[in-house]
Amino acid sequence: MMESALTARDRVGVQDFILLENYTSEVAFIENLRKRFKENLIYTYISSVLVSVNPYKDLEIYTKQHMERYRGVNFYEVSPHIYAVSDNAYRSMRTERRDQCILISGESGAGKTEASKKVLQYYAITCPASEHVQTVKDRLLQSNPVLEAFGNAKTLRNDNSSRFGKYMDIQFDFKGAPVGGHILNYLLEKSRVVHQNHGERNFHIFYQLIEGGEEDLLRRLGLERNSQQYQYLVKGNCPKVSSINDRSDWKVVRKALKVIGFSDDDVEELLNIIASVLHLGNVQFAGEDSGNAWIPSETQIKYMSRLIGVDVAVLREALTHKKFIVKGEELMSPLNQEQAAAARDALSKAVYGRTFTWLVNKINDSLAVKDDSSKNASVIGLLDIYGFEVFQNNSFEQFCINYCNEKLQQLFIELTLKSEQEEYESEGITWEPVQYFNNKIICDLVEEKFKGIISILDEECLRPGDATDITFLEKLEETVGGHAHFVTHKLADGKTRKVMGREEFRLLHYAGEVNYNVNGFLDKNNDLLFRNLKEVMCMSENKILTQCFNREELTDKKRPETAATQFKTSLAKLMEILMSKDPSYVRCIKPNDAKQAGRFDEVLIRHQVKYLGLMENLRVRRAGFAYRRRYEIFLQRYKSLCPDTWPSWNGRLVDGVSTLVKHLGYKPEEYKLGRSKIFIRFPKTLFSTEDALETRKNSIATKLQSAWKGYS
Ligand code: AOV
Ligand code: MG
Repeated sequence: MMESALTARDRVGVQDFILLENYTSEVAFIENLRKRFKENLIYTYISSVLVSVNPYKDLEIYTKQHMERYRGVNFYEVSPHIYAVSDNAYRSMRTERRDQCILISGESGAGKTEASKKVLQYYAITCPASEHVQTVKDRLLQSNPVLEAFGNAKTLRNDNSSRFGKYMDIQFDFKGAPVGGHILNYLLEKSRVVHQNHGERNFHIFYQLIEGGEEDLLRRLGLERNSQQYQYLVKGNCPKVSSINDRSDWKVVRKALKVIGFSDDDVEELLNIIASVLHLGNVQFAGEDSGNAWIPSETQIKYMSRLIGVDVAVLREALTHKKFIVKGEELMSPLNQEQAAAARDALSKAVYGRTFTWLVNKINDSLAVKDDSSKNASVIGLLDIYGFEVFQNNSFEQFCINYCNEKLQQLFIELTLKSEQEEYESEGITWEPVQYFNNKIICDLVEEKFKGIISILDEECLRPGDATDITFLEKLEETVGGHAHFVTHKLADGKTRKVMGREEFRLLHYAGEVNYNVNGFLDKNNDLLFRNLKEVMCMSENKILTQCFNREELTDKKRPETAATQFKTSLAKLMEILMSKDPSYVRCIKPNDAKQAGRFDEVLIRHQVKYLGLMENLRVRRAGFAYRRRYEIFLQRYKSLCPDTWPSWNGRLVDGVSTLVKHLGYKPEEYKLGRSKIFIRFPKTLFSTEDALETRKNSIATKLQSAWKGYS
């Protein structure tokens, strides 16, 4: 028996929250998510915003057939899907000739990276292609495994956590074929190279190389097939992850590098660097009586010297001394054990970080548009950043990552409200504002000139003398101590808040409270590498390193910008890029903290629904009218329900729609006709129209069936 439209809705919920009867109720909202999640319907709209709940299992909804189903089809005619968003952006780009961007947000592990890959796959498979375009498509797709190998790692939140931010432009020619791409990367979490928290890993590439590397390759690199031999890989005590197969991933990455156009030489040089970092991590320092550091076993630096082509003696000296220039004269001052270890780690971070940037540039070269005639065609931008994250211990990296998420939330607020307002205005409909939490106050707290946290941090970094992480914290207390979103252990009456450490400050982020430990903030923000270590790297014969370290940097007297300020500037640029494009939103939700399929943790989900502002988003859309559709689309969908508009309407569109809705019995207070769209106030009006359409389709199907039976 055919299920009636109404019972189907009861079972699987509504596919657009706009259609929820009780749209102000958070309970109803979550119930709808739950119903759909249970049925493996992970996608639901809030109008054009796609809400996605991570299923933590492979669903059969990403096949080529599925892609075909969404191609060129209107958003509302098929069930919600990331492909619908992709297709919609693509068609808007084609028909309106406007650049688009797809902004994917949500906390760590919510499914952003997976979503961005689905979008890319959709374009690679469905867009037109020529022979040259096929290469571009392959390269676009293959850039993912490479960047993930070098830029993703297992964290406690996500087994494949993005440790860098990524914005990718996909460039299309006038025929709508992808002809190139460009990636901007944001602040890689370099500290992971030298340290991982318990239960976490270093970047995937290290384990892939050790597990998957061929025997002779490992021999040449001087590596053992046991990751736990390497100091940089033992800190998290987590060599293996059940969801990851390092050995097969290694093969995927090797193949991907080839597709992107890496020569055998490039790959060799790249792996020499990766192996050198592992050797460097194993360099131990001993202290003389005087406290000066020295290297008791030189096996590692010998390997390193061979792999990246620098002299052992030079390397030895550079790792144990610091160079000063006094009155034009060079002086070497010995480091103690602790300082030498810090210098070693700083070198590893710099080498890895710069190699990562080199990798992105190399991929960009390979994706660059070759044909000049396509240069000015349209673009779809795809943003996949690291999601909001809270750990037991949060440091400078979490501070930057969470600040980045604040900025993205700010953009969402501005753009969704702004575009809504503009739509009501342009259609001549009165607008009723909705109250919402604006997180601008938190963005300002972090980034404001002179009195924001970053400014204060920079000030401490630049201040000569006795600046430490603790003096930074004290400055913060002095400057932003009274801020509503900033807390430390100090209470206003001079007493202390016991639940907070003395080295911590807490930010009340839009997505939750996070305690940051200031330990290491100054060093990480300064991100300095001793001059002589830079010099050594400039001497390297490794072709990648010679591009990563250049001599000009050594003579440059200007102090480089701090890490946080660079990040702030690049984020501001990113916001400008995004503002210049038409946005589509994907809001990802993480269903549970156990990374398990089928578990719908209500408390966790409610929290995300709240901070993502989904209820406000819905309310804004419903403030005036629940549903709006362009005349031609509305007419096309429902014209069969009225004899005057079926099979086609020849007059003005607005008159056709007017005739149709009058025939359907819409009351004047239920709808409004704008300049190009019909606005419908209540969902139930639309429900009855949808039901009528369903009944008509069913009755046609039944008639056809009985006719067929009679015939056979
Ligand atoms: P994230 O990008 O949002 O976190 P991911 O996209 O890496 O999260 O998703 C985390 C994991 O969830 C993936 O490795 C998959 O196992 C699973 N997953 C996500 N989306 C889907 C899907 N549509 N279908 C099946 N499994 C999925 V972070 O990068 O940590 O912020 O920084
Ligand atoms: Mg990710």
